[in-house]
Amino acid sequence: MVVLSLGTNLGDRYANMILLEKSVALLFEGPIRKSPLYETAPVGVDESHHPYLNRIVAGEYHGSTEQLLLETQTIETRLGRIGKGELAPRTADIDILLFYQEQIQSETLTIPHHALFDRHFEIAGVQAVVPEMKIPGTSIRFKDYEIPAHVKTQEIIEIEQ
Ligand code: PH2
Ligand code: MG
Ligand code: MG
Repeated sequence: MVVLSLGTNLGDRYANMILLEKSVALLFEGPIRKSPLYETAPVGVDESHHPYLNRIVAGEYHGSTEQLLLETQTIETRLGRIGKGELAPRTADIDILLFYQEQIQSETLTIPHHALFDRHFEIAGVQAVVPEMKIPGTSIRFKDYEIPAHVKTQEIIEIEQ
C-alpha cells in the first residue's frame, strides 16, 4: 500500500479536498481507502496560518517513488499551488507518507515521511486506513503503535467520514 496525506488551508478547502481526492484516485490502481476528514491546526508553520483540512488515503500504485512524486507535484500545481515553499499556506498539498515497506532518504524524498510520527493527524489517519501494515523496518503493525502523549495533544477534529 502507498499512503498519502492530502491537505489544503487556502481558498474553498472543501472543494479543494474533493478535487485532491478525485485526482489521487486516478493515480491508484483499484479501490482507494480514506480516513475521516480532519480539521487540523497547522504544524511546523506560523500559527497565524489557517487550519488545514487533511485526509489520509491509501491505495496500490504500480510506478516508482520518483514517478509518484512527479505525479503528486503535477496535481498540486494543477490545483493552484504556487511555489514550492514547504511552509507556505497552500490550496493543495500532497505528502507521500508510506510507499509499501520502502525506506528512502534521497535529495528529493524521505519515506516514511519525516513528520509521520510527530503529527497526530498523520499517524491517526494511517492507523485508520492501513491498520495491518507494518511500520517499515520493524515488525510492529500501525494498529499496535501507541501514539506518544505529546503528539496526542495536537488537536484534530473529525469533520465527517
Ligand atoms: N503540511 C505541512 C506543514 N504543516 N500542518 C497541517 N496541519 N497539515 C498539513 O498537511 C501540513 C501542516 C507541509 O507539508
Ligand atoms: Mg503537508
Ligand atoms: Mg507537503
